[in-house]
Amino acid sequence: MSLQNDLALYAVTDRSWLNGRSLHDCVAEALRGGATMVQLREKHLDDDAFTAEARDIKQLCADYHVPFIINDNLTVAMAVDADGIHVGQDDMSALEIRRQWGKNKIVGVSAQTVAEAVRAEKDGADYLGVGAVFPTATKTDAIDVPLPVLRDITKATSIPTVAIGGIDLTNTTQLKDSGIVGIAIISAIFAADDIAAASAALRQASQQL
Ligand code: TZP
Ligand code: MG
Repeated sequence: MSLQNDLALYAVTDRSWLNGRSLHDCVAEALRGGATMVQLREKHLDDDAFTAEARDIKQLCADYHVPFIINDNLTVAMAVDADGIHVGQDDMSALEIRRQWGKNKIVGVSAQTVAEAVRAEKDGADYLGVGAVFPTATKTDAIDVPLPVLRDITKATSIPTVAIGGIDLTNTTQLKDSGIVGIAIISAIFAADDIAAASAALRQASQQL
């Protein structure tokens, strides 16, 4: 599969939405429903715990032939030989990641402006995550990215872009014609009672973009 196809439904984890369920089971359900890429996003685990969990989720993703991405921790990403890493604007640059980790890994960068997006592409990013495109309760410090800016970013860059932030079944149609290749989602997947069903519906919605 091409990276563009892999980005159709990008499931990003956040254990605060799991409501007592295990991360392993929730990611398995997301994959069963049709998630095409998984990002393990842990903000509060130390490297040892993060690495142990990453090994487990990596195997799960491999079973589904879905790329497995680590959020913002190159030590963990390298330790488990993840398929890639995703970094924000305040994290290590794509350039530095390439230097330390090599050419064949997927590097994703969050961007909120055209300038940040163009810089990330120049630095060697493989894809962009742009948002928050809608209000979100998941990331309280998220910066709003209006839809015209999302469109400007996809026009100004040639690497694939996913939108993130507050995306659910009620608003995906608003993302039509924005130039994105897919949607990155936390709560509309991981807070759902039926995670597999939610993923399947969102995958379908992504296919209509
Ligand atoms: N970056 C920008 S918005 C956001 C991140 C990580 C949170 C997305 O979560 P949700 O629940 O899909 O709105
Ligand atoms: Mg970060």
